[in-house]
Amino acid sequence: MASTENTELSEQEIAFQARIDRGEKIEPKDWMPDAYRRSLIRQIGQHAHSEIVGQLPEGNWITRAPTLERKANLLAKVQDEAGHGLYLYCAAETLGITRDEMFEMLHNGKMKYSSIFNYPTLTWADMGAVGWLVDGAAIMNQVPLQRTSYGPYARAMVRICKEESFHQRQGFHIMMTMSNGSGEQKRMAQDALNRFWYPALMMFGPSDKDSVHSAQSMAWKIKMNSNDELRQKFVDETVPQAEYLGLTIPDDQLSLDSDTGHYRFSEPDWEEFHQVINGNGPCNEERLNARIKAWDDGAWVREGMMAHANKRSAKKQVAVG
Ligand code: FAQ
Repeated sequence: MASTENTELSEQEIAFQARIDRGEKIEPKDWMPDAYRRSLIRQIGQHAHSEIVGQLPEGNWITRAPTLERKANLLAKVQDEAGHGLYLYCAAETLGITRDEMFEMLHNGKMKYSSIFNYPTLTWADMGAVGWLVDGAAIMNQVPLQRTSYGPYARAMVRICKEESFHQRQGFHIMMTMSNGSGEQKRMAQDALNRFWYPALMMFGPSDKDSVHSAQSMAWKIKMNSNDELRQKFVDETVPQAEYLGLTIPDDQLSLDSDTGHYRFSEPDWEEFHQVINGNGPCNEERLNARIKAWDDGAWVREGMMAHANKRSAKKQVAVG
């Protein structure tokens, strides 16, 4: 990726861009432009919030999983998502923002989380569709982010991607079991695909022509691919998987372009996307209220931990003094 042409860049900024262009990693104590720092905080913070809010639609099904094995798998998946959130909050903290500040910005709507988690999970088949499509879309986006220019983010992504791949497989396995099950089970699997297909396409963000941050983020290697590139890759990989399941992608316009080898597909409803990212999706209020309640209910734990930490550091000071 070539640097963005800008004659206004200072020498320090030119040297910084040259490091990125050479493929060097930027580490927390290195000099970086303020806008690079801010954009990383925005993206990593949004990513962290997505992992944490993303626990809610699946957590909803832990007590209703159909077998003990499915329940154990789902429980482990939801715990993994919490872990991903924690690595990502730690990565963002290296940029000089605190976790409390990030939570405050989530709760007051100044920071976003992925649009996908504002849709409800209505049946057990949705656990299959979320694993297969949502984790599938997440991997498509996150595998390239293992090469992102900011060291702590790139390193966090390595473990996250391994776990997301496992999640995607367990989701696909649920879909396979249901697609090969009774007529009613197959109908549920199809219904879940119908409801999650377009929201999964929206996860990659607006089309390139409307993306605000892509050009600069790609020049800085905060993003490795454009939104449309990744969306196309996701469609190309997922359509044959749906065929294998015997399910139909809910898109009349879907067709393989034999010249390019890529599928042509219908765009999601971008008006719906904007409604959802601006707080007006089917579950935005419910999700945010659940997070705010968890924060408020956890206040006594944070206070207790801080009191303990303060007591320890006071003791240490006395010992040193
Ligand atoms: N949802 O200029 P762009 C997961 C916002 S992890 C909400 O194209 P950018 C794991 C965007 O922030 C899923 N908002 O923005 C899991 C910006 O608004 P702002 C999360 C969206 O940053 C699985 C505005 O629109 N993954 O699912 C969305 O270059 C299962 C303009 O957009 C990541 O966060 C959206 N879908 O590209 C957990 C990956 N799309 O900030 C549990 C890292 C766009 O100016 C269960 N993030 N917006 O107010 C990225 O790669 C990028 O941030 C994009 C957006 C691709 C999401």
